[in-house]
Amino acid sequence: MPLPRSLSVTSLPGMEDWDEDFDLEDAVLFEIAWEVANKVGGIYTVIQTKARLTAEEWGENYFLVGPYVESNVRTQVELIEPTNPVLKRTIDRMNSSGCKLYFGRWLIEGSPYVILIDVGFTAWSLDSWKSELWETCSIGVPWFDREANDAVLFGFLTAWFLGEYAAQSEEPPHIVAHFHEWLAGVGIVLARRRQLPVATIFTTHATLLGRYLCAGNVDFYNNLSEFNLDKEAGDRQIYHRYCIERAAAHCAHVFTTVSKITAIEAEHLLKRKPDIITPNGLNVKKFSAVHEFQNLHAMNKNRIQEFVRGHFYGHLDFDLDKCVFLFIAGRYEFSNKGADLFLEALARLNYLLRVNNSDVTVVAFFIMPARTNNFNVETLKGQAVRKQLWDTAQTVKERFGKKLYDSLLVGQLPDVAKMLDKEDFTIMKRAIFATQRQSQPPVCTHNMLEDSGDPILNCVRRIGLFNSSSDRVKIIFHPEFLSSTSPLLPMDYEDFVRGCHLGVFPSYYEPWGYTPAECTVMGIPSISTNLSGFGCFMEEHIADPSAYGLYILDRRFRGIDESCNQLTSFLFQFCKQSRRQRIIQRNRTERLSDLLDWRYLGRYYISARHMALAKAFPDAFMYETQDPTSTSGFKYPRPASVPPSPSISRHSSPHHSETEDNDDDERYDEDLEAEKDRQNIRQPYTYPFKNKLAL
Ligand code: G6P
Ligand code: 1S3
Repeated sequence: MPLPRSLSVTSLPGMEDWDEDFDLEDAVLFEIAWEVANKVGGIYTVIQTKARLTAEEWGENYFLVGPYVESNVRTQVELIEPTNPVLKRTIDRMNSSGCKLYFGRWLIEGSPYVILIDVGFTAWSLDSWKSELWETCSIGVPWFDREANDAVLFGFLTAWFLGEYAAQSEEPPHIVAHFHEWLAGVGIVLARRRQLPVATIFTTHATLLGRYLCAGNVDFYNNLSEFNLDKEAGDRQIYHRYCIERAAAHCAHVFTTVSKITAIEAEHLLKRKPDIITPNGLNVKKFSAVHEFQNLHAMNKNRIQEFVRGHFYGHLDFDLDKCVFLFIAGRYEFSNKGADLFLEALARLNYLLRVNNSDVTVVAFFIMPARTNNFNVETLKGQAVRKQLWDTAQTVKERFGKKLYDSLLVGQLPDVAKMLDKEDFTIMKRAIFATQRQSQPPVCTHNMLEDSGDPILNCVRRIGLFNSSSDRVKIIFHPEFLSSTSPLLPMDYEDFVRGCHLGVFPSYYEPWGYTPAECTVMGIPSISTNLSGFGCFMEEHIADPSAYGLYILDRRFRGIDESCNQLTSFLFQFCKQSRRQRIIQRNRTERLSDLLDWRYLGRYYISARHMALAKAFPDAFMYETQDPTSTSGFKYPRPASVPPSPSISRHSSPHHSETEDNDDDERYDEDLEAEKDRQNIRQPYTYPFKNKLAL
């Protein structure tokens, strides 16, 4: 019997602690997902951000497999001829048998190879493949579910591809096929059914039933073991999808999910406990100037302030410098993403700020795409009025400058009283008249197609937050993802996040939750919950998350009203912070970014692959582990300096006073403390399991 081999991961940056020596030479990794080069949701982010690290590890033997979508290919993929002879034979054979597979490089960091399958081209096989799925696996897919039909085509084609690749290889290959989410799940079921020589991994990023049940009026987490799963799936007309998902979870050699909370959910709803938890990471960019992210915050905040100036023209009776920008963003699942709770808390915050005579104004942005019919006139007009005011100021400034210059040229100091003449005043008065408006600044920036049934707008109507002057909390609902080419708010999402003060994500259903993670790596504090994978992960790894600007809301053990009060209190405390405290807090938040870097979190994926190889090819690979479902083993200490929350903090530098709040030069006084924190934090990351493919 040949000796089991080991794989080398020690050459990867950040992997220095790994002493294993694995040989991946003849192994090949296919990562299969509907969101490869095809942005639908969070899985795209997982694959796209992880690609560089995985490509570094697997080199020429790493291939992503996804659907061919022409518009995506045109903008994201460079089509080339495959260099790997086995792969070339595989693609050629399939293409000569009535399929259409493309090969190329995905133009993202790491430039991974992609194999893109045109499922529409093989649609003629749909009926026979559905029959086969029914006869061999008892999974019946109805004709009307287009997504499920695509899943069947994609599944049969990927299984065909894997089988063909194995058949074309001269030596028995060691193939790892990592499938993401139920849409790719049919491929696993077929790979096992056909006994292909492939080590399979299935990662679920959410369960179908979990998402549906949570969106309804169900006390999900207290009844996880009680649901009649078949009935619940049938009632929601997703029984066939559910069957694909559950079959994929059971057929995979290794089953993983993105967080502990989703692992519990999967155990109950899919009836298999995940073998490994694979938390989602990010490709963390480090700036050479340590405080660059603070400068970026200030720069992008200015751009948001410009938008606010336009949006609230004629009602700018609040101090923009004392304005706090909050936001929620993501897929428009009103209650799953916690937009309901956020609105309710904003209403309570409005009350608190008013009764406490606070001079802070909160502008809360809702960035959630809904069906619209473009921007509304009032919103566009706001930006036009702002632009006109700006142009007027420039014109008057130029005229003023010319008079000043003329006066200096003749050696005289200008007569200030004559610097502005009648015409200047006329121009300015006309501009001011244009800022008069009868209506309140709009809540929504677009014309909604389903205005009367829209959950955010209906909630705003109920709580009465209509952007009136007396409101200390203003609401702006932007029902479209942001883009730098927008005529209204021309900013990319990343820049927008950087310019805000706090991301608010009080989700009820959130297997991971990239939004607060993205905030963290940009040094922007956020609120998440102990029902989100991210929130639980951070709670587990950080001794005092709120000191680092990560507020974790308890939605698990409290009733909705109590959670809402807790959220209100987080928001109110945040509004009470001085500028200096916010700056300190942002520094701390940013320090956590290492924890979310794929360089660290990628190890769980590595571990899943090793485990799958060992299960599929036990003669060649061996895997030893303690508890692979654990992501614990490391805890960030409480910051060396005091927490920034005004309710509990002392001033963190002895000579600080509130009057210094605007003195930015003071802001890095705590650099020494920060360095102390940093030293604490940069302890080696220890891993809970020993991933050993032993000799
Ligand atoms: C960053 C910038 C400072 C700016 C501050 C505003 O730290 O470097 O120049 O004053 O942001 O912070 P704030 O929380 O008030 O937006
Ligand atoms: C899912 O996308 P979602 O927003 O529908 O997958 C994401 C990536 O794993 C995850 O971050 C998110 O919580 C899930 O819900």
